[in-house]
This record gives sequence, structure tokens and C-alpha cells, in this order.
Amino acid sequence: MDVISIGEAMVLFTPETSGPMRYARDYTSRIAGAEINTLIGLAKLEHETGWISRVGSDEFGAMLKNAVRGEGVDVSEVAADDEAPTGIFFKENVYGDHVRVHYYRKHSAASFLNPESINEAYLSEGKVLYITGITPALSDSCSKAVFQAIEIAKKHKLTIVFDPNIRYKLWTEEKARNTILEIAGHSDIVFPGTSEGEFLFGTSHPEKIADALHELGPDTIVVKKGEEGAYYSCLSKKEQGHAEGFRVKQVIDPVGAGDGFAAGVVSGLLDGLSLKESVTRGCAIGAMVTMVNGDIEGLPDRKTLELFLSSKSD
Ligand code: CKP
Ligand code: MG
Repeated sequence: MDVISIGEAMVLFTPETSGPMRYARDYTSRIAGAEINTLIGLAKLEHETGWISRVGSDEFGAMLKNAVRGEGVDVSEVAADDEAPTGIFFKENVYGDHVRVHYYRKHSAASFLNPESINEAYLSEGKVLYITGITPALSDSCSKAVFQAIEIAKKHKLTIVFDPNIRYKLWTEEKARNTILEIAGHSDIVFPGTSEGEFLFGTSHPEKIADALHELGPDTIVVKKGEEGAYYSCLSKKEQGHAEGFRVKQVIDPVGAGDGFAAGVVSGLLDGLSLKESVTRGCAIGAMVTMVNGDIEGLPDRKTLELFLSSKSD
């Protein structure tokens, strides 16, 4: 297994019409969730991935498991919960590309993930443990599960990759800051956004954010600057610099871009590309995700990625 992740997937409902959802009557359903978005992105690029989670023993749980399995991600560590339901959420396109997210995930099956959900034999077979700041925000038992996974990953020398993905709707600022910094301290590679840097360290300056995170321990930091690209810094390889972003003509749906970015960087590193090349792959995939409705639909396979990259270099 190349990459294993732990987190919640949900059924995502998007109104067919833009504007406030009180007027929406028809919805499309899709699947989403930061960790599965990244795993699916990696699977489309032919990496072996596995997802640790819980879904309800309900139709939405079956839909998620089938869809994630169908994208090529191993779901053998996804438990079905007889009591708690599968979480769902809505993406409301208020105007232009301004999107609001509404969660219905409290006490969902995934929020009951706990340290026993982590199978050491399974996780120890991986090369990379990919985690985001969403899972520890779901509940105390989820937070404990994440720290358990980190402990096992360290014991078996997996690379720990962390996207802070701070969701202010899910926890208090204080809890978010403390937990995110603690997880960052255990990680090898961290992908903060500039606004997350602002929240954590009071600066949106990419180099300062990277320095502050390096202080906590991680060797590699990639600071996401949206359309502007990303700043990367690796201490052991003494590689620092900016990778250019890819401008797209029209952003259709920005949600999921960060997860696509993570898939691209991790994929590049697994392929043995340089950090700069990997970050460029991340930027390309992030941009591609924004051009398509849904979180996973715009994630490219290798052919489509090459096509996009060659069209941009013309
Ligand atoms: O940071 P991103 O826009 O890439 O993340 C989007 C995902 O898991 C989305 O799928 C949503 O379900 C979530 O983040 C979340 O829990 O907010
Ligand atoms: Mg994100």
C-alpha cells in the first residue's frame, strides 16, 4: 500500500440552481470528504491506497463504500455502524464561485472512529500515512484515533503527511490551534494554506509560515497560495522556492482543490520527482479540480494530467 488515510466521507448534495438553498428544489448527489478526495486522486494516478473509516449501515454508507471502492481505493478497513448514520453535507453556490458548506454530520458513524479502528497490521504495510485536521475535529475518539495512527506510523517508519484543513465549524479556535500544532509536530510533510498560517502564527507570509512549522519538527513544508502556486521548503534537501500556479479561465467549484493538490504532491514524491516538480503536479491537479463540479470528478488520471500540463506549456 502506498498511502493510507483515516477520515470521514459524506454524501454531498449540490442544488441544481445557484442562489440561497431555501429556493433550491433539485439536488445532485455525489461523494466527498477531504481524505477520500486525496486517496481517489492518488488512485487515479495508479498509486495503491487504503481508507480507514466508519459509515452507517444505511444506503448512503453503501453508496460511499461502493463509490470509493469503484475508484480503486481499498475499503477493507471501513466499518459499518448499526446505530449511527452516514454523514451528509450540502454545497450552496451563493453567487459566482462563492460557496457555503452545510454539514449534517454530528454524531455520524465516522465520528465514532476510535483508537481501536486502527489496525496496526494494515497500517504498517503503508508507505505514507495521510491525515488532515478534519478527523481530529470530529470528536474526542476521532482525535485519539488520529494520534494512535500517528504512533503506529512512527513505529513502522511511514512518512506522515498532514494537511491542517482547519474547519472552524467543527471545533473551537483554541482546540483547533493546539491540536493542529501538535499533529504538525509529529509530521514529516505539512501542507498549510496562507490563511491557515495567519490563524496559526499570525502571518500569511509563506516563508515565515514554513519557518514556524519547521521549528516544530517537520522536514518539508508546502504553503499553498491558491492561484499563485505554492512555496516549498525542505530542510534535509536544502530545497526552497516557489512553484507557479495554473490560472484557469473559470472556477466552477473551488472545494476539493486542496485535496487534489495534496494528491499531486504526494504522487510526485512517490514517483521520485523533485519537490519542485511534485509541487507543480499538486498545483496542476488543484487547478483541474476547480474546473469541474464536485470534489473528485475533476481529479485526473495520468493521461489527462499530461494533456493539461502540455496545453499549459504551449
Ligand atoms: O480543502 P478542500 O476544499 O480541498 O476540502 C474539501 C473537503 O471533507 C470536502 O470534501 C468536505 O467534505 C471536507 O473538506 C470537509 O469536511 O469540510
Ligand atoms: Mg483544504
